[in-house]
Amino acid sequence: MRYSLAVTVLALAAAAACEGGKTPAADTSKAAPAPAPAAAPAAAATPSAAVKIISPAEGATTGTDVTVVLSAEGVKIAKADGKKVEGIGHYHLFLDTIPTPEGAPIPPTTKKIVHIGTGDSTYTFKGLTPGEHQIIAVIGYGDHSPMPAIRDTVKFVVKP
Ligand SMILES: [Cu+2]
Repeated sequence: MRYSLAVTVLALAAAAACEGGKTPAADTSKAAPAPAPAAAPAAAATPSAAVKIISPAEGATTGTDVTVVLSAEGVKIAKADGKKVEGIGHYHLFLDTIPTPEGAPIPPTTKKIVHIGTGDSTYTFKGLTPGEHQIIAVIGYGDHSPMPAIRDTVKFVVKP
């Protein structure tokens, strides 16, 4: 058996003049992904409790001291005792601030976040700046975690 191997070597130096390696893909800024989709629909469970802001009224004009009066349904308003007991809670007010979402603890009281931990249903903001303000009322358990209860929002205008 004879094998004739015809080996053809085409040694062609294909002069691929790749000098310097200039790659135009010098991407310095990573493209940020698009913003997150809109908020998820409301929780499946229907809240059994609700808070209402009785005063100030929506669109009211007030002085620089504003007393907020609240009422609640489907929940017993009590002094904050650090415990999470279904059906028992206290009021929280968020002044010109987005409220804490359910599942996260409400931060300690500041000028803009108020725990009415005494079990009262009124609170007075003092020395508000003139202009438009917004208060959102949220019921939280005794451990200051938000209750899955209906919240209430009111907008009002402080006159100097
Ligand atoms: Cu609280």
